[in-house]
Amino acid sequence: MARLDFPQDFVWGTATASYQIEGAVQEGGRGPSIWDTFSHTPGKVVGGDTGDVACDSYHRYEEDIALLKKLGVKAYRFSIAWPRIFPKGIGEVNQEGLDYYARVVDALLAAGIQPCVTLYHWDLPQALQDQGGWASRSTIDAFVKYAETVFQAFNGKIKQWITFNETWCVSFLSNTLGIHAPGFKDLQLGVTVAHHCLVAHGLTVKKFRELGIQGEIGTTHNLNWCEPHSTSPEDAEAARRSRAWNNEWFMDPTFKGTYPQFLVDWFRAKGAEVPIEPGDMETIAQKIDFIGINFYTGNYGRYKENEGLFDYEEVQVGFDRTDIGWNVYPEALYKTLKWVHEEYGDTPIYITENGACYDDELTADNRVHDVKRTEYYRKHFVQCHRLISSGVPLKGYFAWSLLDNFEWAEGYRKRFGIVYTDYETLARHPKDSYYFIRQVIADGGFDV
Ligand code: IFM
Repeated sequence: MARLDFPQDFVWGTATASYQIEGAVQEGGRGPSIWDTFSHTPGKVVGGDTGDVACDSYHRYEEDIALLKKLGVKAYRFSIAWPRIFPKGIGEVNQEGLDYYARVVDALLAAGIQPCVTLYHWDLPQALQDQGGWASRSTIDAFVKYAETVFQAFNGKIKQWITFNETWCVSFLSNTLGIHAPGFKDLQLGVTVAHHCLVAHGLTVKKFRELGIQGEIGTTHNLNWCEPHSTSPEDAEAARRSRAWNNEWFMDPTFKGTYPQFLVDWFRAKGAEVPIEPGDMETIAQKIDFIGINFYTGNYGRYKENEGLFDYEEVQVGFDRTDIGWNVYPEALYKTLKWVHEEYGDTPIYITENGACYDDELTADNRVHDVKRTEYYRKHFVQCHRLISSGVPLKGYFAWSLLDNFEWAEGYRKRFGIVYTDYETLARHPKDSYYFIRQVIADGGFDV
C-alpha cells in the first residue's frame, strides 16, 4: 500500500452553475435567458425538463454552503447569471441580482470558503440573442460591461474569476451541433461564436487589469483526449483534427494568439472563415493567472470518410463507460494536462470540473452507495497526484458537481452530484462519493 499526499495548499473544491441549480427564474428581477427559451421549446430537453425550479438553490444556498463546509472544501466554483444582473443583457443594473450574489459570497466567506466565480456559464440574456447573440460583436461589449459591473461589486471578495466556461460548448455544441441553446446547426456560426467569445474573454481580462481588481483571472476550456486507433497516417490525422477542435482551437488563441492553421484550412474548405478583425488575436492572448481545465473523458478513433465534421469516428476499445456514455479513462487526464504544460508553459492549472454521471438510487437509509462514482474520483485523484509529482503546476481540483442538477439537454435524469437531489422534495442527501472526498480532504491524501 502506498500513500498519496497532496500539497497543503492544494485547492479542493466543487463546482455548479447558475441555471443548473438556482431555479427561481422569475424571481429577483431576473430576465429570461436562452436556456429558458430552449428548455421550454418542446423536444429540446429530455422529458421536457426546464431549469424553472432546478435545485432551488436560489432559496436554499445556505443549506448548500453548509454541505460545502461539512465537506471541508477550500473553494466553491459557481456562476453568476448574467440575466440576474442585466435582465436584458445591457442597460439598467438589477440591484436585486447583485444583492442575491452578495448574500451567497458573504455566506461562503463566513464559512471560510473561497468563492470562485464563473462569469459565463451559458445563460445568455434572451434579449441579446434576439439581436444576434454571440454572432454579433455587440454582445462582446455587453459582456465586458456586465463583467465590469460584477468585478466592481465584488472586488476584494473573490479569489478567482473565470471568464467563460467551456467555450467549445458555447460555440460548436450550441451553434454547429445544435444540441445546446440556442440550438443552431451551422459551422460558420460556431466558428464565429467561438471567436467572439475568445475576444470577449481577452477584453474582460484587460478590463480586470485596468480596473486593478484583486484576485486572479483565467478561463476554462473543456479538453478532450483523442488517440488514433492505429498507426495509419489517416487515423492519426483524423484523431488530430478531432482533438484539436476541442483543444488547440481554444488553447492556442488563449496562449499563443493564433489558431491551428491546419484546422483553419479544414474549416475554410468547408466554407467557414474565422472573422478576425485587426488586433483580435493580441486581445485574446492576454496573460492569464491560471487556466481552468474541465476534463471528463478520452477516446480512440479512426478515419472514416464523411463522418462528422472531421472524417473521424470513435472506436470502442473496451473502456468502462459512465451512464452518460463517456469512457472512463483516467490516464487521459494525465496525458491531457501533461500536454497542456508542455505546450503552453507554466501557467498554474486548475481542474475546474471532473466527475461522473451515474443513475443513482436513494436507499432506505437515505444514502446513495455510488461505488462507481467514488471509484472514478479515486482513479482521477491518483492521476492528479501523478501530475503534481511530475512537475505539472496543478493547483486545485473542483468536483463536478456538488449537487445533482439540470444536466442541460439531458434534463434531470442524468446525475453528476456528490450530493443526491430529491427532485420531489428538494432534499439533499450526501452520497458515498461525498464522504470519500471529505475524507481525502481531511487527511490531505489517501492510501492506494
Ligand atoms: O453539467 C455540465 C457542466 O455545466 C459543464 N461541463 C460538463 C458538465 C457535465 O456535462
